Amino acid sequence: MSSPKRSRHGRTRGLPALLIGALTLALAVTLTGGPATAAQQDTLHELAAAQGKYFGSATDNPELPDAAYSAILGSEFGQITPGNSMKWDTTEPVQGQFDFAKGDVITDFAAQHGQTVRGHTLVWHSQLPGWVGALPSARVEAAMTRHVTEEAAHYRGEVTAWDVVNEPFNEDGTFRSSPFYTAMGSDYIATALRAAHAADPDAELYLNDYNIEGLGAKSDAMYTLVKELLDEGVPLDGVGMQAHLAVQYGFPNQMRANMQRFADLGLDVAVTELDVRMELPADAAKTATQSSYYRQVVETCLAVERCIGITVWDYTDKYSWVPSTFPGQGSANLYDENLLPKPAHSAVRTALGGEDDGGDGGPGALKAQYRSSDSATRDNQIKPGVQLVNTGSTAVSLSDVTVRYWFTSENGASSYSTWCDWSPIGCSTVTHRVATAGIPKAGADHYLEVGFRGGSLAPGASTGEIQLRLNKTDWSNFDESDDYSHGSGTSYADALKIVVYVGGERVWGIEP
Ligand code: G2I
Repeated sequence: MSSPKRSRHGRTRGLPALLIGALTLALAVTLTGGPATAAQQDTLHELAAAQGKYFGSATDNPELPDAAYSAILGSEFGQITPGNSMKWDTTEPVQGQFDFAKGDVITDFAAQHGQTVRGHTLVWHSQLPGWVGALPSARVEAAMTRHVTEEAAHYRGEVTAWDVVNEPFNEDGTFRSSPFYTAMGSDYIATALRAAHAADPDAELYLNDYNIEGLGAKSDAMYTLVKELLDEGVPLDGVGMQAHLAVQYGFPNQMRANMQRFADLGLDVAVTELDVRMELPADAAKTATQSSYYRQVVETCLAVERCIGITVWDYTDKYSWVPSTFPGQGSANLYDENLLPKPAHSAVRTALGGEDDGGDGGPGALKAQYRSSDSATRDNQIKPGVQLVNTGSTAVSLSDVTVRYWFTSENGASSYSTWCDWSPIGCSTVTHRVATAGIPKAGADHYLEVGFRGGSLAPGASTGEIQLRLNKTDWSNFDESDDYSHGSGTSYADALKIVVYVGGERVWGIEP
């Protein structure tokens, strides 16, 4: 039953996105001649899609108002999983009272960004409202069936795959105790799968667990279970391997052989919650091990045809579940707390066949700070104040550095005058021009690009403020309020919407 459905995951933004990517590159090179190359590489999902897989991330409702975060979530990933908002305590907190508002925010985000959604999760012993555990055993099956039916039906057509049952096993391969197991024995799993299939016959149905990535007692138990379910004709499409790995525990034992044995049963396999935590502080050795684990997971999925994709359990350390669950551990994700890619990100990129993105800190570590020198957002000039700070341990040659401030032109002339009004490093060393965005984005059809004729920024040093100004040559007004890089702060603060490149590689900030 799985094969015909595989195209639902295979039908990604892959090929068109690749073509668009190539077009973007061509336009950027011809129109701006700027350092666009590294900045416009294929996304992780595009790279995965070119290999017939998806690359996704977990997310959570409180994170979405973080614009810099959701910009990456919406562009870099082709699939999302709600970290909490489709769980039972959220969707049926009181028996019979269903609330899908938070989950709907996730499916809406996915629809707006051309992403698929893995539904997580229908039946789980955790994050279960108290009323379920308080039910007499004789009433648990009906409550479970109703919950599965209502939720799967609600998300029919919006969720491509469901973690129908999550974490059914103990580490030794015995069934985990839960109100469901107590009431129905292991039959609850088949019952839940049948109910989910009846409610949404097109969704791919998964059993999902952790510590089943390698060969071992727990994955043996999962293997035995799914084989029995398939023999009994129970609707089941795949096995989700969460892959919450840790540097200090080693890489899973024979992950490829383990994945392959599930695939050989005719099931899809997905890596559903990948992260690689470590004991803090991070150091070079742990970071290298982490990169290697991420790389090996990607290589394993690529090597197993029925491995249909990889989901990271959120992409940034900023929103990781790890530090609160494992005190003293962290740094588990692909991007750091400032949303900048880490070495593991480069490892994933290159494993997916992409070019290294310099996420190892490569060319130099700079950050941009910004203030608005201009309280008038609807007049005929834009006045950004920008300064660069070297956050690394080696000097950065400023002639390799460019900075972009994105804005919208509104109506009027398409030519601009740009000015450096003052800077302690001397305006004569600062270059500036306006360029047209290769592909216009919301709040960003043009950008002011700043460069330097020379000079060097020592570790810890700042350029000091660079007072910039631009106008259209017909002096028509702007509306800065919706400009991507515009902020209202009047003192200098770190600004992720001012993007900094060294030698054409993005080292700071989030592009529109
Ligand atoms: O624990 C990591 C994952 C293991 N596999 C199943 C996943 O569903 C699980 O996700 C995590 C979420 O990422 C956390 O965000 O599940 C945790 C709960 O088991 C989630 O943590 C909970 C906190 O414990 C609550 O205090 C908090 O109210 O998140 C809730 C919502 O923010």
